[in-house]
Amino acid sequence: MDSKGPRISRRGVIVAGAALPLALSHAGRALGDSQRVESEAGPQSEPPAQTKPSAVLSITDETMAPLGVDTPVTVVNGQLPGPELRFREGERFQVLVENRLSEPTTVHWHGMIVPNYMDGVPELTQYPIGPGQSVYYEYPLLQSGTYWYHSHYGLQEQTGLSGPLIIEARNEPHSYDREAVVFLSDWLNQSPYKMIPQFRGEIPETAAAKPPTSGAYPFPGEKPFNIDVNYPGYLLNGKSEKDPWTLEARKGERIRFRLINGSTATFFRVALEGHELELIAADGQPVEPVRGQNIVIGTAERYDFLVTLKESGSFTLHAAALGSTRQAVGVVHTRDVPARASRKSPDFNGRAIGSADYASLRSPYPTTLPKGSVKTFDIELGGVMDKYLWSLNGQYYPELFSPDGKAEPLWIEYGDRVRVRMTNSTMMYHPMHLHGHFFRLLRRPGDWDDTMAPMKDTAIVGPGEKVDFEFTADNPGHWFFHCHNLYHLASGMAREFRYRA
Ligand SMILES: [Cu+2]
Repeated sequence: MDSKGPRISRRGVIVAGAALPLALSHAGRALGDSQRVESEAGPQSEPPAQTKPSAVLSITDETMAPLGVDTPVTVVNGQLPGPELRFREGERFQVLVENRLSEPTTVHWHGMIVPNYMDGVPELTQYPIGPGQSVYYEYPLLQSGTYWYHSHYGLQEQTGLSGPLIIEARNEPHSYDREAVVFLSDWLNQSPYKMIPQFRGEIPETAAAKPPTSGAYPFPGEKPFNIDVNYPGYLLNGKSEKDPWTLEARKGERIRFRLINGSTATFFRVALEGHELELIAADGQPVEPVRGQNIVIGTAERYDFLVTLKESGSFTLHAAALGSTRQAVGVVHTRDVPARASRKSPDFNGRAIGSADYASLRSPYPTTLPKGSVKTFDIELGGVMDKYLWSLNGQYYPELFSPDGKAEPLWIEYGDRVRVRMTNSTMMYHPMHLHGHFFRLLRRPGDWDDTMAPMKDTAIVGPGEKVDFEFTADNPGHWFFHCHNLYHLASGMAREFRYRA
């Protein structure tokens, strides 16, 4: 048997308990040279290689109080957010997910180019992981950058089932002294399953269902930003404004921030007091550096940026929630100055970049797709507000709060050049995410000749806007395409790209 080179294990198996995957031998494991020579020369002289996961994510029901109010949570390894998973490009992702909840779960690896059956979408790519069961997720890591993982089952993402996933590049083009992952979340002190019934007028409204009437942070350009859920608070690396996350660094150091919007329904505007930010990657993929004073990041997006600490001091990292009057904060300080968070509303002077200015995102290499037969999909992002139903081309995907929905697959074929033209006819921003592929996000609608269009996996479409993207159909399977606002998704805003066999 030729054991050279990586093989993809076919074990998407669901097994009860944790012991079994550890005991299974791993037929696909590459042997060292000397072992291989021996095994070719004669009978096997050593036990078969064992495999063990490089991380175990154990998911439990607990009670936690990140905003000071006891709330039921679904957390990974008892942590909020879940533990950081960190790999190097070229390694294998080998992670065991243990479900110790009383309900099913699955985990999706957001932005990862995975074999379809590792994608973690219940009913679409795998059976839900039942209580007391575990699933071993394994695939080769063919990319680098800043990603995250989250539950794709029910509303578990809102109750804590998410965390950072970092793949270090084999050839890192930037130099920096320190790295900091900043994971942003929105937090409810009540069951998220009671929000949509409130929006639909089926049960009495709580404060979280009433958006502020004044003083909300707008989208840059003073554009109003509509929200459904008015969260009582926001978290930065799991910490509230009252007990903020802090980072100690040295004066003059260059810090790489890996900013992850791990919220379920929130856009943030992020600034580090007194510092310019240099954006270097969007959704894990490199972009030509662009400088600004603050960054807008939509739900599920990631931006990496560099900052050079100019002087000794304590500097507040603000993450203001658009459409809300509230923010999450963190603090970066030098050793000689105690950490002190400013809870004042930031004024956000200067240039807004990131999702406030997609036109400034430029890939460092041409992203033009190989030739292929062009398949174009015109997709209207729609909704019926009083019924709180959200649609793609008038169809509702069958989800928790749209159980009678029916949505046709979007059929594509291997090798197609797939063009998607989205038109938003609603009053809300929709962060549209495609699984299993990167797409070229056009900086001007209709400009298919834009050779330097950035590669992304999530594209924000503002009220009344048109946004186009295209991708090569090179990863066969059933791939979810949906709004990453969890409440929009849960009420139908999804479709499936399905490869024709
Ligand atoms: Cu949406």
